[in-house]
Amino acid sequence: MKMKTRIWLLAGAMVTMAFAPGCKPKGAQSALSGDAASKVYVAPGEHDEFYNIVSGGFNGQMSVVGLPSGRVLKIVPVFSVHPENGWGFSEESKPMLNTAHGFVPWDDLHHIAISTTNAEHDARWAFGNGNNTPRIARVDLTTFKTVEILEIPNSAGNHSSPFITENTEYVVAGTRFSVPTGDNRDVPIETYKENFKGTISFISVDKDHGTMDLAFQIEAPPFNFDLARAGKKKSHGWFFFSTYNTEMAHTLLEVNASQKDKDFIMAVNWKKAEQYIKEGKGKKTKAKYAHNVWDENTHMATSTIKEDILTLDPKELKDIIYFIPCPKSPHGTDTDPSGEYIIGSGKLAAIIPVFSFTKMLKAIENQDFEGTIDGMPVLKYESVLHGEVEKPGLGPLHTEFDGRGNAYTSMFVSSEVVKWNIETLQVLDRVPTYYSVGHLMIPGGPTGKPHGKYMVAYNKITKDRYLPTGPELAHSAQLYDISGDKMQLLLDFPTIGEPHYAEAFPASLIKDKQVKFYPLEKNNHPRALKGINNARVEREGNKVHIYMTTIRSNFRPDNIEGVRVGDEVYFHVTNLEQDWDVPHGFAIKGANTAELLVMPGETATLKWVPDRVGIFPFYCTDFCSALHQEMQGYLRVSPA
Ligand code: CUK
Ligand code: CUA
Repeated sequence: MKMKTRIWLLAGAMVTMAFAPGCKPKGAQSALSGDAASKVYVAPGEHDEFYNIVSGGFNGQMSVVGLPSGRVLKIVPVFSVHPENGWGFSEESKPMLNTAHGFVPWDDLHHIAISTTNAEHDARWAFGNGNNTPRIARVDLTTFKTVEILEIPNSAGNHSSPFITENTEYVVAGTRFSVPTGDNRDVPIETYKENFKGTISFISVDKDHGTMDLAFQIEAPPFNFDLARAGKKKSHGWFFFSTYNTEMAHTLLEVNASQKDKDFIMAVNWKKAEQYIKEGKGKKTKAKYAHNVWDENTHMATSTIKEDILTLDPKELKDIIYFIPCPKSPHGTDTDPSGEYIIGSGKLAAIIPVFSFTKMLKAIENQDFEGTIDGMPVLKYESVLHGEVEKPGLGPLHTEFDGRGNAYTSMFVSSEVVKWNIETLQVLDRVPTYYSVGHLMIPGGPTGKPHGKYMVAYNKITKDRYLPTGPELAHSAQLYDISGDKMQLLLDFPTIGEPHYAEAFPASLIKDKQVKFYPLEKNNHPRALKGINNARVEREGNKVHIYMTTIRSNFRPDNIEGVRVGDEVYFHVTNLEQDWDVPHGFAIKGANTAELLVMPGETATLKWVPDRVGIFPFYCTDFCSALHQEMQGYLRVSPA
């Protein structure tokens, strides 16, 4: 209603105010103090205390940032091609970006989930979602490489993912857009309520290898699913999704999806769903999806198109899904470290509701329902409510926890982070963010064991925080010390792409497990070389295979003749180095195929189809030794 309009107008007003010249925000001074500087100072040669894995949003990558320094340690290419290391350019990596619709070399990565055991980070894998062409990726945290991408069928706008259960049994994905299920269909958009479905996917994760498998899907009503969190400890076995557009509008959502006073947190009893699957109650359905896996043995990816799905229908199996009314268009939903409290962040709500898992179970047992949706019970708000946080600020989005009984909620509209006590619901402290914070993150914050020392705000608007760089500014993160009663701003740092969510964990969990190079004797790439002796050129019809080696500081072979216009030329480059941090690059003049970066002991392939005669120099793109500049060669292309 009017409420909504007013809040957004207010949002506009506040944003304008915040940037008015001469209106320097208060609190900026605290960041200038020597005390703050010493808290983020990591001396040269020293390491950061935490790895922070940050989503890149529309750049489709993850970045790795050290905390507390804010230094960028690496960009991990995930869904988008990345010239720095040939991701999506090498023949080996291209299948990773395959989908049921072909090669899609970009996506919009919003959320990170770090693997857990017993609700604590084990940091074996980092999962990330692709929103655009629904996908879930898994990054191995010993190589910081994307090793698996699973496409999600019956989904569009895979926003509500990837969220994991406490032992990483499942990665969960909810669709943002409801869509016709199956391999899409040509139906009138007006038939939304009949033909469109909201689908929740449960993807099992292999305990030892991490390999994902689409275990089952639940056909939910055509709401929009925004975010989710698994229950943990006492609520292990349940999942909680925030929903909006429970009005089921398909046009002008800005107005039509904000009619109702309350939307829902959708509680899903996944243990029950799992049991129904075991009992054979899943319907067999079909829709195509790609499953792409990187093989560390061959250093190659394979892509398989699958189509078999097991679907549960909660209209028939009525004890899987329960709806908890939640004001108003909830964005984040978060569960506290004990698993007892579920927090819904209605972005248009004036309070923050905190629900009790114990009360929810009781309400289900007593059938304390106010109605049903397609036969699925709607619980009474009051019977599940632990309490409401009053006057928290405007536009609550996301909540994290410090493990000391406090919650921290980001306030997008009023541009602040608010600290409050989960039991008493009292607001304890608030700090401004610059500006319009989206997600926030505490290391271990979504787990059963937060490390409540730092909090990072990932802000949507940057404006005057850094030296200006034309119309496009880097997004902005801010690091706060939360170890005391009052939060203290320590550091501003720019991010890579748009950070939505991030997770951080102690560096000690993985820093001694890092792979430094790949042993050559274990390189099972079919075109690998084990030494310089077999470096050669082989023709098979119109295909020319160049078996090439790199070692400081030469390519073998380095003079290549016999290639003709229109040939398919494959450079299979094996890096013979067996030492840490000695990759070699490969690029050839004018080729439309970008470059390779080959890790020590690895083989990578660049394909090029020359379209003209001439001499084409190639060279190493990564400064690798004093004679790096000498690392070069020529390829001659003759007429067809
Ligand atoms: S979303 Cu970005 S601020 Cu995509 Cu998790 Cu909430
Ligand atoms: Cu190899 Cu530069």
